[in-house]
Amino acid sequence: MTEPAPADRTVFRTCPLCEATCGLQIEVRDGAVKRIRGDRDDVFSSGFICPKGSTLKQLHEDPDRLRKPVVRRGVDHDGAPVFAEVSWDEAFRVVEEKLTAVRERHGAEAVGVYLGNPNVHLLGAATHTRPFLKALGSRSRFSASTVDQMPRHVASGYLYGSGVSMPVPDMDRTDLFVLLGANPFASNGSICTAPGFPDRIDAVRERGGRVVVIDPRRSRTAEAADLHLSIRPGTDAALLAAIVHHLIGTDQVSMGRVSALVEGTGELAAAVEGFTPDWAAGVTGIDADQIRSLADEIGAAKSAAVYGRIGTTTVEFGTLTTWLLDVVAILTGNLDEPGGMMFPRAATERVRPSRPGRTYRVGRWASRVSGRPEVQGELPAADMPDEMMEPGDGQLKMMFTCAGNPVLSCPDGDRMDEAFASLDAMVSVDIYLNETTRHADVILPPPSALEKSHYDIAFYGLSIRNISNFSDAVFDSDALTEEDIYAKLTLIALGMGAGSDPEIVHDQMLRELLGAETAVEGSPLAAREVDDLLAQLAEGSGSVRVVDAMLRTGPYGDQFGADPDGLSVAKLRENPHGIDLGALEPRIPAILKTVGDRIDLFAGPFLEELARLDARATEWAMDGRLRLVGRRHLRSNNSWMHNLEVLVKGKARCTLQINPADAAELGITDGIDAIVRSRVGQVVAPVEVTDSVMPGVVSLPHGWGHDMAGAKMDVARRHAGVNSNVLTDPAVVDPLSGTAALNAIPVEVVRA
Ligand SMILES: Nc1nc2c(c(=O)[nH]1)N[C@H]1C(S)=C(S)[C@@H](COP(=O)(O)OP(=O)(O)OC[C@H]3O[C@@H](n4cnc5c(=O)[nH]c(N)nc54)[C@H](O)[C@@H]3O)O[C@H]1N2
Ligand SMILES: Nc1nc2c(c(=O)[nH]1)N[C@H]1C(S)=C(S)[C@@H](COP(=O)(O)OP(=O)(O)OC[C@H]3O[C@@H](n4cnc5c(=O)[nH]c(N)nc54)[C@H](O)[C@@H]3O)O[C@H]1N2
Ligand code: SF4
Ligand SMILES: [Mo]
Repeated sequence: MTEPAPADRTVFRTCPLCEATCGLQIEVRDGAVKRIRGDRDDVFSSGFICPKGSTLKQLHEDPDRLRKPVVRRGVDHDGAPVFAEVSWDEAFRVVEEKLTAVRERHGAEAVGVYLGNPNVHLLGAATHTRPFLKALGSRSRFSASTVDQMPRHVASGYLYGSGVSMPVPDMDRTDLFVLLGANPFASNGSICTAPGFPDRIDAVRERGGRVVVIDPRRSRTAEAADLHLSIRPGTDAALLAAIVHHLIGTDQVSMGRVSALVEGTGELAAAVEGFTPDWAAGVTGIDADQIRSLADEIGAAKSAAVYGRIGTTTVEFGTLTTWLLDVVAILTGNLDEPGGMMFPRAATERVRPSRPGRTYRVGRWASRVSGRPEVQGELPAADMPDEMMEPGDGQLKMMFTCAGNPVLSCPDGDRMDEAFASLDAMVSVDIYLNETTRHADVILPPPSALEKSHYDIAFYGLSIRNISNFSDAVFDSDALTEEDIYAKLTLIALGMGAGSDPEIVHDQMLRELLGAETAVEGSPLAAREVDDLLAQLAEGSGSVRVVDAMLRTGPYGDQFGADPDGLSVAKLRENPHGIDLGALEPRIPAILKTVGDRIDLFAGPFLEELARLDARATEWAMDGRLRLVGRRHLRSNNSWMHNLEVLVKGKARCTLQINPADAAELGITDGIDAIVRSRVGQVVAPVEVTDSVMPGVVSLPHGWGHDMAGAKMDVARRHAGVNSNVLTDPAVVDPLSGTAALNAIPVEVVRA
């Protein structure tokens, strides 16, 4: 046996694949990755890694991953699109030609954008999609937010005055951790950055705390909890309203420090009058005594973190549910307190004197066809097919999809697919030729994760400790990085020509950012010269310099020398395992951006939503239909990591789970194929009979359906599965946030 060859170098970097921000230790030999392990010295993840983390190697090496831009050159004899590799220059020239033609004929509003999930994980996109969107000047912006967390933004907007002030569970210090519609044992957590989430849940129990999981499925998280309550899909708002009812009715309201700022508690008592635990029992399927005892437990706990995720946001009452979660925290003195729900303070946060409080607004414009309101500058992803296919003024004729695969991830998959096929022009910024990008005229592929620098601008703002960690690229690449691609697209959209230098955009962004800082009276940078600050920035790509500027002017920054111990990219480069900035600290009232720094419980239309809930809930309880929910698997990542053999091998995972009682009634047995039908579509999937789903509920994971003509993902094609979103009804959205109801979809199931 030969000794394994030693590594040439070992580097440390943060995994960009999910929200957990795990530290990786990467051994490199002969210009290739030899091995990837968890970084035991990482200040946050302490060595934790999931099976996806090490696949950055396989992703980097995947022969199907695009290395060069491709341009569509017609279709083959089977009707599948044919693409040819071209130079970056030529690719951008084609983009310019297409964009110019569509804008000249149909105007700027005929061009739309979908920003997919990885944009929040990719540094170049996090910094540089903004100037691109601005340059496009179209209100037809869509993103993964409206198939995900938009209710969280809207609830925060109304309560705290800013859609991005989102409280996270302070789980390392809590006495009671209640999780609704979240399965961090598979997802590793969301809107709650906590590497090693499963270990942290175990730790709550080890130190004598309690963990409760509310989910229609007995998920792995539910198995690890002290208590699992099965709930009928889509009904968490009813459960939470009853908890609020019980807390108020039994005098268990104790708001603590924030009480002087809260308005609307009198109205609240009246509003939840009818939402008794007995009523909620009929809606949710959870016993009334059980609801009362859960409410008592939350009321009595020294600290409690009541946290909701996908199962609470991607439902018809997503915003109401999210608001009720915060109401529970407020009433029990758990908002902004250790062990409760707290607001992180990211190192890239802007600390300029904040603007005066404002009333949170949505609906500044609306979807052309559905009339649904704009929220956080976006329209509902569920509206994309109509916007592309319904003729008339403002019809979308061209789309940019940026790190997104809406054909698989957004509602009404079949029509979504048709809609993208119907466009006059389409450009994708993506690393694969997949179900969505096969419709593009041009695909612009940034390099692999290991070939770009990384900093989690988004997730350190949602993290259970304040952390800062920067990673340089592991390998060099000839490909344009995300920031250069978006800078080029910005210049094209501004009419400055496909040949323009992306540095123009980077320079402009940095000047704006630093200019704003130097303009603040009393700031340590007041009266400094922008050119002087620019010259001091860290070396690196456009995004690295933007991050350096943000860090240095941020709440822990070195203020360009004024605070020599403060943060900068240089300092983080000296600390490759990250810097721990400490546990979360109370931030109210400073964080409030509302008028008069108040927390008005009824700043949004929540009274109306409660009334709507009352009306709808009875319908649900009565109709007796099966409800479809999703689920995630540790070895998947939405729609795009199924081309890595190491992750997809083994038992097929895209199965329809059904409870034995329902299976018996429908004459369905384990392993056969079943037809699942909703109002908008149908799929055929293999059945898995299991009591891990409650009676009345079936479950299908999303992100599968990789058998479409023209996609070039050979491994994924062999493990195709079916697209669960063919079943998702675009007509059902949470009206306050435009978020699609991906869960609780009424379906019929029959033998195939
Ligand atoms: N039924 C159902 N549907 C769901 C969900 C559900 O729970 N149930 N979940 C929803 C949620 S929470 C989300 S966030 C969405 C996600 O859905 P999308 O926003 O569509 O994102 P992904 O499916 O993750 O697809 C990511 C895309 O980015 C590309 N990509 C990967 N890495 C890179 C990179 O480095 N650069 C670039 N430019 N591209 C890259 C991939 O090839 C892929 O095309 O799906 C939603 N859809
Ligand atoms: N391995 C892996 N990790 C991921 C992803 C992935 O695809 N794979 N995706 C990433 C993304 S983009 C996100 S947003 C996060 C999501 O992170 P999580 O929210 O933790 O996602 P899920 O694992 O889908 O857990 C949602 C749970 O809600 C339950 N549920 C469904 N409907 C209801 C309901 O009406 N009420 C209640 N109480 N529960 C319900 C489902 O059974 C499921 O167990 O995960 C991220 N991490
Ligand atoms: S949990 Fe998330 S961040 Fe950690 S290794 Fe897995 S995919 Fe990467
Ligand atoms: Mo997501």
